[in-house]
This record gives sequence, structure tokens and C-alpha cells, in this order.
Amino acid sequence: MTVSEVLRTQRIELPSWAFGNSGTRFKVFAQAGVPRDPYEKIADAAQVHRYTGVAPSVALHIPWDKVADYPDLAAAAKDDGIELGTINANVFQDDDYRLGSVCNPDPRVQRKALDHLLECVDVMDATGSRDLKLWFADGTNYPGQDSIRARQDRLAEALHAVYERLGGHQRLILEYKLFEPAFYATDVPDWGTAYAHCLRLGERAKVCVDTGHHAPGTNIEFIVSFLLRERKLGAFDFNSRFYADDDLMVGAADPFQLFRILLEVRLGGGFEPDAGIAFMLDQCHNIEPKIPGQIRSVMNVQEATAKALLVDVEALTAVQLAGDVLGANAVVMDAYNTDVRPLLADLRAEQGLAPDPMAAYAASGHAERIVAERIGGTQAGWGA
Ligand code: LRH
Ligand code: MN
Ligand code: MN
Repeated sequence: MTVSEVLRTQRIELPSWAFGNSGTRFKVFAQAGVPRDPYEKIADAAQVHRYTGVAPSVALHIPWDKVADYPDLAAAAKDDGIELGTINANVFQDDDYRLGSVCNPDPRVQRKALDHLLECVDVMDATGSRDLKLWFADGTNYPGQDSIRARQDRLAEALHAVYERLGGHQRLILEYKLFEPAFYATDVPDWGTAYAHCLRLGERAKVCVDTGHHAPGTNIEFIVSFLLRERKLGAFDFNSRFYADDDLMVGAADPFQLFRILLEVRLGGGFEPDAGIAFMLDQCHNIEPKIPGQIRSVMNVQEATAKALLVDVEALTAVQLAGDVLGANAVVMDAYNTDVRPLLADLRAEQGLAPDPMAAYAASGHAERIVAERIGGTQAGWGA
């Protein structure tokens, strides 16, 4: 596929929770005009698509986005020009989960967590979603607190039950995270653990790489390359980190890393239409406005993708095979150092979009409108 073909067909999914209020454990700064329910979150996501043209779906988090009538929510999304996407399960915000969810030593809690995961598949059936994303906050804080091995057994059993429940077109996407909220031993701490569980489950179980879930200095592009080669890369949760799971805007902390990751996606065939890689944002906008924060993030992914596509792979292979270390590095750096903003502006204009989505949204008056209209009710927040 050519550079512009990939850029025209690339799709970036938005997280519903990016539009609600969020913060740190120290303070949540509420913003005026923030959605009060899943319908308003979807309306905000539709604004991001309206100005970028490449973000036509929104991921839900259950029960944060629980509604009485999911087909009705899907219809509302359709009216707004977007779709409902990945369903994210939440088995971490209940008092019962103090010692974990599916890995909890108490069979009653294990069952409760599994029931929620199965209920999420029911939601997928109602929304027409393809992917179920599973992230477990499970782990232990102290040596000896629980059996690491028994917890893996419980995890495997629950994953198996969920996988069995999926329809033939649905996928289980397992997300790993180095630490937090468990600090001693996390039950799915890394890509290797996620990969091993997915391998046992089968073809439709894949790994999610959340870019914020690694130790500093981890070579994430290596993980991406490896998983793609094994056909086990299912999704990205894009965000940026300086210190831990910061959930800042993708491409903000280290745009070069994002470029290197997307270059491996390209080299591994991950932009091909049948590769089945879901490119998703997983971010929280604690201090910046949320809709512009999402627009900026989508543009950052697009810019890094464009640079990755500009790498002259033929030239790169030739110098690699000749053992020309500096020449190979130069080919990659030439692409990274290209200003791709004019190319993307032209592409937008071709598609009838404003060349500068940030400016176009700011000029639309939408931000002022939602502040004036969304009066009363309770604003959605991380956890509601
Ligand atoms: C966990 C995580 C996971 C959750 C989301 C809210 O840190 O990345 O993807 O679903 O945050
Ligand atoms: Mn995530
Ligand atoms: Mn995270």
C-alpha cells in the first residue's frame, strides 16, 4: 500500500473515558461541559472524528458506560457518524476485588468477576463489537500473600471460560501491565505472560500493547515486532509516559519512540487491512481540554505513521545487507526528520476536511456550546 493509501485507511479508536473528568489520586479537576452520560461521551468522540476523519469508533468501558439499551446507544453513535468499538471490562473497582478479581483466592469473587466478563460478551453481542479487552488489576503486594502459581491457574481457567463464550468473529485481547495497583507481583505483568495465555487459548486471543505499561527503557518496538511475527499482536492502547502509567497524550513524551513502534508495525505488515491490529488511544486528559486533547493525539499518531511510511525500505534493506550501520540509521532518521504536516494537511483537504483540525474545532464553537448546554446532572468521571 502507498503512503497515502495507508493514511487514508488508518483508523484510530477513541476511549470513552477520555471525555470524562479524570485526575490523579491527589485531585480531579472538573471541567465545564464534560459529558454526563455515555451518549454525551459518544457525541464528543464524534467531534474528534468530524475534524480528523480517521477516528470513527469509540471504545466503551463497562460498567462506566453501562446503559439500559445498547442497540439504542449504537444507533445514537451511528446517527453521530461513528460506531461502538472495543468493549473494555472492569473488574477492578469493587470492594470485593481487594485481593484480585479472577485470581482472587475466594471462589465467590472469582465467579463474580467471571460473570462480569461474560456479561461484557453479551454487551458485545448487542453492540456488534469485535474485541473484548481484558486488563486485570490482579496481583499481590507482599511476598507470601498468595500463591503466584495458583493465581496463574485461576487466571487461565477464567480466560478459557471467556474465550469459549466468544462468537466466531469475536476476539479476546489481553492487556499486560508491569505494576500498579499491585506492587509486589502482578498476575499479567508483561507481554510474555499475556502471550503465553493467548497462545493456549487459540487463534482469536491476542495481546494488547499499552505503551504506558512498561519499565523505563523497555524496547517496545521489539515487543511489537515479535508479537506481529507471531500473529499475536491484537491492539495498541496508545498514550505517553514520563514516569509510570501516566496516560498522557500519545507522542507527547517521546514522539521518536512512537515512530519506531509504528515503523515496526509497518515492517511487520501491521497496516495491511487484514492484519487486524486495533489502534486505540487509552488516555486521560487531566488538565487539558478533552476533545482537543483527543484531536491532537490522533494527529500525533498520524504524523508518526506518515514518517514510518516514508522510510525507504528498499534502500534500508540494501544498506542493512551491506552491513552499513550508519547508512541504515540515516535512512530511518531521514524519514523521522521529515516534516509530514503539509502532506497530512493536503490529504485532509482532499477528503473535504479542514487542513488544521485543531483550529477547525476551536473555530466551530462546539466547546462553548457544550459548556452552555450541559448544565445540571453529574459529570462522568473516571469511575462513573
Ligand atoms: C490500566 C488501563 C486499562 C484500563 C484503562 C482504564 O492501566 O490501561 O487499559 O482499561 O487503563
Ligand atoms: Mn490500557
Ligand atoms: Mn494503563
